[in-house]
Amino acid sequence: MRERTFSIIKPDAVKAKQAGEILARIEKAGFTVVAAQMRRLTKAEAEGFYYVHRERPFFGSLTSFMSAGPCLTMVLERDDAIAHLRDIMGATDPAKAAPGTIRKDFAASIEANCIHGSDARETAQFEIGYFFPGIELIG
Ligand code: FUP
Repeated sequence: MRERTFSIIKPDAVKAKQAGEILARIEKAGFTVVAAQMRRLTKAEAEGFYYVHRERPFFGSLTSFMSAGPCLTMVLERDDAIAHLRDIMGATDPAKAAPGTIRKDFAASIEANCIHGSDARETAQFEIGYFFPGIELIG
């Protein structure tokens, strides 16, 4: 089923000038970029985005990392987009990610793990609306 997901090429990958290579992998995997914007998140925006993790010990560090530099926020579309993006991203910890996945090839650590992808339909809906209100007008 045709579906949309939300993705961020994170500040570590943008800083390392790997955003283009990562986006090329995404496009080669059959995704269409429905919307994209480079932006630097405020700490408060990062905290709102990762709200579900607010009680976790890594929350402060994660939200500082996510607001430390520009990132590329995107809405992506494909059949089975949510699960498929998670497949090509690889495991959260790059040390545990499968060969050939984006995190295996580009990420440095479990925090600086180069890419985000929504993990479920409800999450995708929340995340798309969080960064791209009015997206229903596009495409
Ligand atoms: P994922 O869905 O793969 O991005 O992973 P999670 O939703 O579990 O975690 C969200 C983000 O929190 C990860 F991308 C990186 C960060 N994180 C840490 O920094 N330390 C951890 O131990 C777990 C996650």
